[in-house]
Amino acid sequence: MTILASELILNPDGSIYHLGIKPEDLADTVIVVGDPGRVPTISRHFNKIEIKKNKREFCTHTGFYKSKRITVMSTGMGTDNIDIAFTELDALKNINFSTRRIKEEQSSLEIIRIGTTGSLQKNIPVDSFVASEYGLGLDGLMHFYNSEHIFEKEIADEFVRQTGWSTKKAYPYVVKGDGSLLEKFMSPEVNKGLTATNCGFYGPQGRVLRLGIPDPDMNDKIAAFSFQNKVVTNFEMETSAIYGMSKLLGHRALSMNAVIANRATGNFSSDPKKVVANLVNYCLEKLAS
Ligand code: R1P
Repeated sequence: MTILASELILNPDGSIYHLGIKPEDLADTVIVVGDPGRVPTISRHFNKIEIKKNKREFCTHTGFYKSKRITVMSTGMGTDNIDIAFTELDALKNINFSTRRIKEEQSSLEIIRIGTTGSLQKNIPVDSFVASEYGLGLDGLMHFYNSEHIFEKEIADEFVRQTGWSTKKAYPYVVKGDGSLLEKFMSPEVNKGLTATNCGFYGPQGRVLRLGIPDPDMNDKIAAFSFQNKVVTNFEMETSAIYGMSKLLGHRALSMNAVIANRATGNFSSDPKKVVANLVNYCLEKLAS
C-alpha cells in the first residue's frame, strides 16, 4: 500500500518532514538526547563527523566514534516529541521514500537515550546513573497505538492499586527496555531502575510553584510503590515512549539517566554538566566495546 503525501510528509530535498534528514544520514546506532545543545558535546568525541543538520528541536550529527558509526539526535522534551522522532527515525529506515511503501525486509536500530532525571529514592543520590529496566508511562501516548501486547500489565495494575491512581489521568503503562542492551550497559556504578515518565515537568512530576495539584502526596506514593522488589527509581519525560515506540516498531532501546536532582531529599547536583559528561563518556565506551 502506498502511503499518502499527507501521512508521510517529505521535504523538497527528500528529507523527512520534522527531522529534516535523509535515510543515508542515519546510522544504525542512534543516541537520543533532549537538549539540542547536548548534541555537539557528544559528537565532539567523534573522530569524523559526516553530517550536521538542524530542524526545529531536532539537531542531528552523524559520525564515527572509534570505528562505530553513530547518529546523535536531540528530540526536545517530552513524549509528544518522541512520537514524532521515533516514527520518523523508523520511516527513514523501514519505508522506501521513492515508492512510499513499507520495505519488505524490516531492519532494526540500536537506540540509547542519554538524559537527565530526578531520583525518587533517597538512596539514589545526585550525580549517579540509572539504567531503565522498565519505563512506566503516566503520559498516555502509547494508548493511541495498538500496544496492549507490549505492556507489562501486572506492574501497571498494581501501580494503580497501590497509588490510588486517579481515573481522570491516563491509565499507566509499563514497557520493558531491551534486555541485551541493559546487560551490556550495567556495571556496579549503575542503578537498575523502573523509570516513571510523565507529560510535563512541574504538576505532572508533583512540583508546586504557584499552582496547586490534586494529589500533593503523588510522588511519595509513587516512591513507596513496590512490585517484586522493584521500585520506581526516577522521574523524567521520555523513557516510556522511547520503550513503547521502539518495541512496537522493532527497534532495541535503552534509557540511561544522569541523576541531577533528588526529589526525595530536595538536593540538586552542584555540577549537572559534569554528571552528564560522565554518562556520555560511559555510554560511548559501552557502545564501542
Ligand atoms: C526536563 O528538564 C528535561 O530533562 C530530562 C527530561 O526527561 C526532560 O526532557 O531529559 P533531557 O535532559 O534529556 O532533556
